Amino acid sequence: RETIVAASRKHDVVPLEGGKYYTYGTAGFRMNSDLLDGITFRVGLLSALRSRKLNGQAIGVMITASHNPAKDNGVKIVDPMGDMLEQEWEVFATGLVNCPSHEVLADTFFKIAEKLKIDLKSPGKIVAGRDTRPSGITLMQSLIDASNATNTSIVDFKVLTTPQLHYLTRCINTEGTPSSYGEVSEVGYYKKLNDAFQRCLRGKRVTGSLTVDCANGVGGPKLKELLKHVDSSKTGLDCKVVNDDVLRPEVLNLDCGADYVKTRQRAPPNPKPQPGDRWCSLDGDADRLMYYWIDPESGFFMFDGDRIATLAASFIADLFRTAGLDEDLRIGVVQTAYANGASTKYIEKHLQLPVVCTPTGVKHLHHAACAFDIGVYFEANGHGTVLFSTEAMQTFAKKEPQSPAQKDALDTLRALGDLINQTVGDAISDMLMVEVILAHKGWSLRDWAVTYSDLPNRLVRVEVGNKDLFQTTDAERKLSHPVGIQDEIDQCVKKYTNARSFARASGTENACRVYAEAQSRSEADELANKVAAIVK
Ligand code: 16G
Ligand code: ZN
Repeated sequence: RETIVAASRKHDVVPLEGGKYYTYGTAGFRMNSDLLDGITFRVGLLSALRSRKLNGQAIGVMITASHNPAKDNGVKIVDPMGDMLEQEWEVFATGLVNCPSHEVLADTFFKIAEKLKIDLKSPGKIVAGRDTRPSGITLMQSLIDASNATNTSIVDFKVLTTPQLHYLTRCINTEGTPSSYGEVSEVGYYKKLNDAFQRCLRGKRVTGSLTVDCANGVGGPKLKELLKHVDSSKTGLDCKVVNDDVLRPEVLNLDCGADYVKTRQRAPPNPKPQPGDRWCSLDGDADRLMYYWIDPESGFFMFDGDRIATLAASFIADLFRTAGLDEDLRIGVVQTAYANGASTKYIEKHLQLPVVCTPTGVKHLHHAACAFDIGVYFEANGHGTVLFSTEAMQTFAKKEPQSPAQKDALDTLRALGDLINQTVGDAISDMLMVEVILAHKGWSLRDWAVTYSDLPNRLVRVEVGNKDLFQTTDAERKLSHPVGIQDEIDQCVKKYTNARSFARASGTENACRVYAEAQSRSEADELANKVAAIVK
């Protein structure tokens, strides 16, 4: 207890004004980095407990604020298999972080251990990484101090993308077992991706060049590392890396990156894509991906998470048919209410695959995707992945092919399962997946663009007094509270063609978000404004 109190004294938590408290949200704790020292220390304490609760398995801690401005940072816990912290533990995180003193903190630490029957003398382990933000260096020290104070071993992997930390966490915990996920090193990650990429291509070649905007974040140096392992003479992959300045912190996510492209619905101004070019953008910690191109006739066209999901689902469904697996295994797609209605219709009607809608936040989508043998999940913002169940992977390996075409399909499916990050959405891995699929289909971006037409849509941010009054049901598609508001929204939506609209409280800001889509641009805009007025 004395050790924890003494260590904690070096890492104060700044109390919030007006009785407010810090909460562990969808992105962990994320805020101005000046406030994070004590919070990160306490997240370290919780990770020490969680590791011991799970028999000494390593717990991951990632220090990042993703697409937020450079002055922010954040800290997030990763469970042993590389997925997000189990929801029941979020309250312990919130509890520890809001303890009013170092003494109460130590007491709470021991109380949690007692309540959960955690043997504090058993070994515990943390694996940690951080993005390129300068504040990450001192925050890593807060984490190390917490692990020392609790006799927990810590492996500091230094600068990593978020998905790399998820990968390494799973690798450490499966090392030497039959379900080993890969070599426990950054190089192991590159080797696994490159090997799977080549196997997926099966002699096909990527055509044309791809420019990757790295948001001036950690994705830049890491992508360049990966490219050293890729034999472009064999694969045809011709990547140009831009916005990869990680030496000037202030340019991180500034006028570039996946979040900029998605929310502004335009390409980064610098460098400027030329008509016909194939581009994609990563976000600040390389877990989101946006593709786009400048159509020589109609201009900027974006392939967001919905487009990537439909591309992946259609490719995998084709492989299933060729491999004769469509009767045995179930493919499903998971989306949120933000998915464009046209993409949902395309998946259900054209691809004939089931779609599940969940609340916003990766943990919800990931969980729902696990219910399928192959679960494709993407948020419209570009975060997503494709989960292959153990049973599916075993089936690909075991099934006796009846023809060379079947063998080919089964081998491609296995390789895809290795290429696509199974722990979390990974922009670099997703990008290679997109390149593989385009190469197999022999598609240009125009071919991909014409698969369906998005319904015009509008997203509005509405300042409200207290966002917590807004509670939703039906995967955030309806408001249950304040009572009566949903009826008003329904009446409004009825007046428009092919329209849909919903309002929800943001999980990351003190505001509500209103989404609307309709047959025409003007209808979508008008509907969004009317619903925003109802919410206000
Ligand atoms: C978080 C979520 C992201 C979601 C976003 C919505 C994770 C790792 N991140 O960043 O998936 O799209 O929140 O933000 O789950 P909002 O609640 O403010 O609309
Ligand atoms: Zn991110």
